[in-house]
Amino acid sequence: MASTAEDAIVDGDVKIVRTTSTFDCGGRCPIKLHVKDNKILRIEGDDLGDPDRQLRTCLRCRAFRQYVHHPDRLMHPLKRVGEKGQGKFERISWDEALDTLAGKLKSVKEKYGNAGIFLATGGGYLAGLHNGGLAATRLLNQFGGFTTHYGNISSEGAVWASLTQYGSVMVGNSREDLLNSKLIILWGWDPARMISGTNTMHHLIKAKENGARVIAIDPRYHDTAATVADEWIPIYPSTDTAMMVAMAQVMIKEELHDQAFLDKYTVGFDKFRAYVTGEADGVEKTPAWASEITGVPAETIQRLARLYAGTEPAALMDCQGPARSAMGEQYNRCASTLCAMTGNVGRPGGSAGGGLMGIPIGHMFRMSAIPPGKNPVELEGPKVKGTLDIRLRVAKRIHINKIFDAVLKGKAGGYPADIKMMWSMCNNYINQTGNSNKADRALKQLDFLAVNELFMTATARYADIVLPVTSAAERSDLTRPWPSGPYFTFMNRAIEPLGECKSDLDIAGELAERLGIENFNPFTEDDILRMFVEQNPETAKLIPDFDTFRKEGIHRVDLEKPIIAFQQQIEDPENNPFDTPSGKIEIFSQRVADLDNPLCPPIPKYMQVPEDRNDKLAEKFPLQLLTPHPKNRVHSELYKVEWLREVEAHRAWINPVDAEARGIDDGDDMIVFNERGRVAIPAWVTERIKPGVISIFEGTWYQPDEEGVDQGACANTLTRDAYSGGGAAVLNTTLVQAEKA
Ligand SMILES: Nc1nc2c(c(=O)[nH]1)N[C@H]1C(S)=C(S)[C@@H](COP(=O)(O)OP(=O)(O)OC[C@H]3O[C@@H](n4cnc5c(=O)[nH]c(N)nc54)[C@H](O)[C@@H]3O)O[C@H]1N2
Ligand SMILES: Nc1nc2c(c(=O)[nH]1)N[C@H]1C(S)=C(S)[C@@H](COP(=O)(O)OP(=O)(O)OC[C@H]3O[C@@H](n4cnc5c(=O)[nH]c(N)nc54)[C@H](O)[C@@H]3O)O[C@H]1N2
Ligand SMILES: [Mo]
Repeated sequence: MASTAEDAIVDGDVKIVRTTSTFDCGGRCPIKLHVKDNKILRIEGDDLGDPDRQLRTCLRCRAFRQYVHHPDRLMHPLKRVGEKGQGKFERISWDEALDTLAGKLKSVKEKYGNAGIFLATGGGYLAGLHNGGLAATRLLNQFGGFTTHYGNISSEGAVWASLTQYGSVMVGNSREDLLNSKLIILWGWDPARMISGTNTMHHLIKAKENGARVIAIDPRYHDTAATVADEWIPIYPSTDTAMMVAMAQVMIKEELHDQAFLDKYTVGFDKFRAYVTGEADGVEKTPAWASEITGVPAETIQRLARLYAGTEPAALMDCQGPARSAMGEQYNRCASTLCAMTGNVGRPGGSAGGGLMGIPIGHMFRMSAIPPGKNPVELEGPKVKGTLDIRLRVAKRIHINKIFDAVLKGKAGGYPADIKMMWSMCNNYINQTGNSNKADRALKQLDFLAVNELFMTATARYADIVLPVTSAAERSDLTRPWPSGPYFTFMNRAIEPLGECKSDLDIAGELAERLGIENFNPFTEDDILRMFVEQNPETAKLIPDFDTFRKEGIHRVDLEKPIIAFQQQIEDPENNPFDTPSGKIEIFSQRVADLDNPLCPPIPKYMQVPEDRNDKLAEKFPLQLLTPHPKNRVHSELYKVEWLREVEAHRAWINPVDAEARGIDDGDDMIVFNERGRVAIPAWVTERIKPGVISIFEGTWYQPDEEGVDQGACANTLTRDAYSGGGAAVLNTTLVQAEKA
């Protein structure tokens, strides 16, 4: 039954607090916390308003109490007393911790200059105010600057592709628009697990009930496929672009594509066509050609091309998993090209591709009250905003998947700085970037590391100083799902900070005093939150009443009809050009051609890449490793929560064909390895994965034993710290071998 927010206090001394979590899973589940004596007793889900618009709380938010009150939460500042990585620490006072960090910042600045200070931020907490990265950025900017990372480890390929093709990253339709689709292709997309905005699955199931045909193209028969798909097409990893190109070939040959749409809204289709037909290079990209590469039968490719071109409207939903690979951006660019060839861009029930799925509505709350400011270390040198040239972008910064390589090699290795100290927050990068064993060597070599954290993570174990941070229950904030709402959530503080925990904002404030920075933050939490909503014109327009928003913990934006990315550009192109140099969808990009980088072709193309299945290295390491996101964690966060561990044991998916060839039975302990590392993990022998492919969910904590075998079975012990021409981290293009332990 629907109720209202009036029931603010019930049962005498039990307080009901409405909030959300801010985990980096893209969803935002509204939760109702029952609180007594500074303890969360239990949790309920959304119960406000129309039940059909309520947002169903996921398993991770259901475990919010176990996370906040976990016995392993860090409660006091710590200093390291053992070896780096060993995990031996001693309790110290806040004064000692902050004096040590402030002293180190000053001495590095004095001896080596500000560029020697490295700030590592991350997506661990995604809200407007207590976003640790923002407060520390403001602090270090005022302190004279710092070196940092460029690009995101997550979706850089998709970002690059969307900027190239559309000049915008807001390429998604609001999810209820799936109900307008007749055909939905889940191309490397598994929202039952990775969410893509709370209630995406709800709409997908409704679309299915509505009669939409659903096809999943993925090396794994994933949970979404098992729930809604009519057909599963298994494909070899990092080969999707070849299949898409062959679908284009079928459409061109059989004249199934929408030439009028291409003429009106795009540039460069002729060049793409010349590549597809072989006019440009003598190789016709037929389904038979693609079948060799992808492992998908030619008939299937042909049938899907005809079905997609012949079903109106149809939504091709590409995402980021296949894009987190050695030619990742080509997959997203090619998906967008197919969307244009079928006239589905900007059209209800269609899709624009591009992999990001953010809908063009409003903004993340900006930290306007205490802005981060400019980084003096970056003021000189190339202006990088908006450029597609990854080489320019990394000129002043370090690519996120190269942080630890830069620690090891510094300027001598071509990086912009010699890193003398690192301050890290909202991330667990030894675990979450490529090649954890290299990161281990780097962090052992690094002179000083301070980490703001809630838990003693794999990364925090290397810290000299660990600063304990409050959880989302211990402070107020504002957030929204990854731009896929459309709704905003207010996070009401439920409990006082546990132990001696402080927020990242307060930590930065107290450091500011020690660094002689005045007036770092003159505002209270309440002032700032109100300013965010009322003074940001975009949110002020969308959220009419701050107090109701705060009380209900959620504001749902009423839409008369679904939001469709680029609808205006398609319906009224004269007045709404695309934000690209040509004003059109760029299937051929002159900006990319000007880069003259062989890894960045100006039209989307399939190319063979290192560590794909045709690499010579496959003789030694014949299995392609996938590292999808776990349903029972958000990356490495929530790893400690027992309830969630019970949901799914950490096992590697391996096909019976590959298991049998290696004498491996279901449940057997295995070693999965390559030249970078070895992990110990049991096998899940299942036909839900294509032969030749093995899958280990990312995010378990890196834990090398004395022989260097990672007993935590962190996926990144096996992956590479490299990036593609467009900046994608190549975490899903990895070759390995497996054997019985
Ligand atoms: N529960 C949970 N949800 C999350 C997260 C989490 O950690 N846990 N993380 C969040 C974050 S930060 C992000 S960026 C998103 C990530 O969302 P995605 O990037 O979409 O998620 P992945 O699990 O990496 O990959 C999605 C699917 O792509 C498939 N795949 C991988 N490589 C290939 C390929 O080469 N070809 C094809 N066709 N398929 C391939 C995988 O098998 C998987 O089923 O998820 C978010 N949601
Ligand atoms: N092999 C492989 N690796 C991957 C991926 C993959 O698909 N495959 N996916 C990549 C993707 S998409 C992403 S986004 C990255 C994520 O990489 P990370 O951002 O490093 O991942 P998390 O594990 O979410 O780490 C967040 C940390 O922030 C901490 N934290 C939470 N709240 C706060 C706070 O308020 N303050 C502070 N100081 N800390 C806080 C949490 O305790 C947690 O340890 O991983 C990437 N790594
Ligand atoms: Mo991500």
